[in-house]
Amino acid sequence: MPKDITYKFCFGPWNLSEGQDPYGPPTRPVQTFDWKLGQLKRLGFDAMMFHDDDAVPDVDGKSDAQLARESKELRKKLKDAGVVAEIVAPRLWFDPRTIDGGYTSNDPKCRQFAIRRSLRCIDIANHLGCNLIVLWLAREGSYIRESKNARRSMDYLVAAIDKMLAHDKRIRIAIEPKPNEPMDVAYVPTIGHALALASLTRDPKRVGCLIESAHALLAGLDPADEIDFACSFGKLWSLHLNDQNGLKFDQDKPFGSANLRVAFNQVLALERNRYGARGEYVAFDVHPFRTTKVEHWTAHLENSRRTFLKLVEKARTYPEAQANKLIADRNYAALDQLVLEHLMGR
Ligand code: XLS
Ligand code: MG
Repeated sequence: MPKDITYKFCFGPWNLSEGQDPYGPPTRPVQTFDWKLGQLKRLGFDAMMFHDDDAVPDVDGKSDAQLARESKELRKKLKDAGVVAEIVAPRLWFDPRTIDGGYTSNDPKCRQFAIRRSLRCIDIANHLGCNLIVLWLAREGSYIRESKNARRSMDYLVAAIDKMLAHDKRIRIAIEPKPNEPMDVAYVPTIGHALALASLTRDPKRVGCLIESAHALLAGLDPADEIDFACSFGKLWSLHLNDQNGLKFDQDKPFGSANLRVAFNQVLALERNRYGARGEYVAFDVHPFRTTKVEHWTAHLENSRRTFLKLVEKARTYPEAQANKLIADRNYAALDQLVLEHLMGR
């Protein structure tokens, strides 16, 4: 195992959420962006992730000049805090015009809105000095299978990505797949789908992916295999580590919380692919439990990083020679136990 990567960490303002769920209101008071940035700095994280409207609230109500001014102010604020913007993502799932999807809406005016909004997201990223755009295709799918044409939807997705690539020759796009929620079925559920879609665009070199552990688990996949698959193509440009207990709602649990061994295998995969060597960040897309008290508000982030770093140690001390002998002998029962005992320690 290489032992030289020093990982850099980040999270987004939404990862300090207030506890609301579909069944109840917030359980913690709303906090300002500055408070969230202060927490990120206090915890010693290196970067922040943004949605376009995390960076410039009410993007759609603002002129291009306002958008430029506000994002440059934010850039200065980040610089003063010694923090960089890792990604910017268009939030295409809140606006009434994205009720039926963004790029794949059945209404052409709504599709145009989604594209226009994405180009403005790229402008914000530029003002922030960031060249990585994340597309979580939240509502690109259907609730009722017959309500949308999946074949045509692929063309719409490619056309939208092509417009973004043409808008700015320096940006790169990382597609973040998820198989369901909020949709019944999503059009881009896995990394294989994301990379296949990338290959249809005008500049596939600039279209890669972002893996979220919970999204892979919801697709019934092992996130470590998704990491190895994406890295085989040189396409893993960002990462949302978290955890998920089975096929339920998107839980965004702390990394390793539900299945330590699955978490360990993700870290092993990151290490063998030298994730981070080209400047990539490890983001924790985790949420505080609804029950979390104000004074414990950042624990899920601190714990995720702590678990990650402990698993890096476990990956770097993994008895590989011993494991290889067992593999050569096809003694997978002993290999299984070796992994468990390594994780449990002495
Ligand atoms: C949802 C996603 C979303 C993206 C950014 O699970 O994590 O927040 O990361 O749009
Ligand atoms: Mg995510």
